[in-house]
Amino acid sequence: YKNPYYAPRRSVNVHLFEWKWTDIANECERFLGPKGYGGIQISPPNENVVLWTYNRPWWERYQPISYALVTRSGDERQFADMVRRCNAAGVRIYVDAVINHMTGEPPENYGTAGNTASYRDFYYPAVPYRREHFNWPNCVIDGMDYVNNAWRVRNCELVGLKDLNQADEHVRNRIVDFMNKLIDHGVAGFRIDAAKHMWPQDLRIIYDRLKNLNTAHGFPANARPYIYQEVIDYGGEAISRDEYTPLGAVTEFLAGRELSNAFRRNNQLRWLSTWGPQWGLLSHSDSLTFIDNHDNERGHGGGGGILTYKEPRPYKGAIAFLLAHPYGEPQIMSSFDFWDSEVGPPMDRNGNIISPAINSDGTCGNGWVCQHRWRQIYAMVGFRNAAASAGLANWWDNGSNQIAFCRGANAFIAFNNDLWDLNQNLQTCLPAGRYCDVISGDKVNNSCRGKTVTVGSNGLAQIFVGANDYDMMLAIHVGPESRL
Ligand code: LAG
Ligand code: CA
Repeated sequence: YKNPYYAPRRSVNVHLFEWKWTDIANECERFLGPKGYGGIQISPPNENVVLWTYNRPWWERYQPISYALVTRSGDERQFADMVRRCNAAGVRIYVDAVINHMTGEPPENYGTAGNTASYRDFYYPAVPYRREHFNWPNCVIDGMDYVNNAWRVRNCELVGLKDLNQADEHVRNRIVDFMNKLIDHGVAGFRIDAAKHMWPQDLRIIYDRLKNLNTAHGFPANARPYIYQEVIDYGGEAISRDEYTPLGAVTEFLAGRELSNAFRRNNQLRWLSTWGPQWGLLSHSDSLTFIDNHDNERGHGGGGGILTYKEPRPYKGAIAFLLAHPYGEPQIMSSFDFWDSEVGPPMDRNGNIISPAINSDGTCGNGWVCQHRWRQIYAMVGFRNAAASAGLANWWDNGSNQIAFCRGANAFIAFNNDLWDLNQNLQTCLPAGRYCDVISGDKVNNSCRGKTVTVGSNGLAQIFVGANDYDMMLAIHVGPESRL
């Protein structure tokens, strides 16, 4: 369950938060495929409660009413079309699977597919679930439980959301049927929402009943779905991420916290020479890494202090390091602009999501941030693909916040997070020649709109990253986007 089954020469998973299926299909064909992205995490595809009371917040999607594939993102036909077109473009789809719970007791009780529920009776007729399918006695998780009561974290309600009993055969079968339907449609795997709130032994049974990936969508025979389990573990809790690594990959929240710290200059970049398990991070093959996710970018999920698009310079630096370094399976966030922590995606008066506009410079409009279209970010996807499986080599630092390293003989990157210029003759490990720095400007018609770097026959090059440059990185590699 730890192989994302990316198509060859691709990497990086982007969370297209609250995007519509039709827009995602287009984005696969016009952008993500051509730029080398490996996959997309989509928002939950199953029916959720409609919450006009809160003006359709993003978090209504974490309150399931049924497993019908109808949401503001689209219906089942549009879902199927998206998966087919994205797979054809070489881009995989990973589903955010909300299987720990159903709704709370919100003021409204109809869902995006038109189904209703009777919350007080724990009755969800469209699944169906009834009282006996939930955990009893009824209880709600409180803050101290995280410290000392694993049982309550798994058997009580998370913020009042009705807690399903995954030890129940009927519940397991409904969840497995839902996930297998998605596999039939051609998805490559799942983010398991709130995995910490479910028992590992129950999850194992569910995972083991999933089908192999659909070979009609280009997956090899006998491929198991990629599973990355959302377990928030900064240490010191009753439940550890290590209880979940035997089952599948796990979200490594420490990666984003540590890199946010470092790129905010609360820690020197030179210490990143040992980045990986030596920092207390999960082992490489267990680890889904990211800077921000949809929760902590807006202060939900106990998150805060994480770099987001609102602090673009250090954010781009942190993402560049995440993507340049071989450690972990990286994911990036692609957001809509928000000014408060609850507001949902751009929508019209009827609550329909407004599609992102694509500006002439390739960035997004209509309220969509589209970090995945930022040059400094998609260029690093190209960097990671060019680096391929080459290991880290020739680490250099100035004893402070200037660092540089190679990925085998395929790629080279330098960072300057000091308040003075980086101006050094450094070993790039690259074949002699001229390269376009993919951070400061695209290569267009074989000419470089950014800095040009000349590598000598000994691999050395003069590297300049000014303290006042727009970005703190310089990146070159053997791929066609960089070679001149
Ligand atoms: C997750 N991971 O474990 C999601 O990443 C996170 O976004 C989900 O919470 C949570 N678990 C449940 O799937 C989000 C919001 C919550 C919101 C919840 C349900 O962060 O704020 O709770 O989705 O919509 C909301 C209200 C609560 C209320 C609850 C139940 O904010 O005040 O108690 O609904 O009615
Ligand atoms: Ca639970």
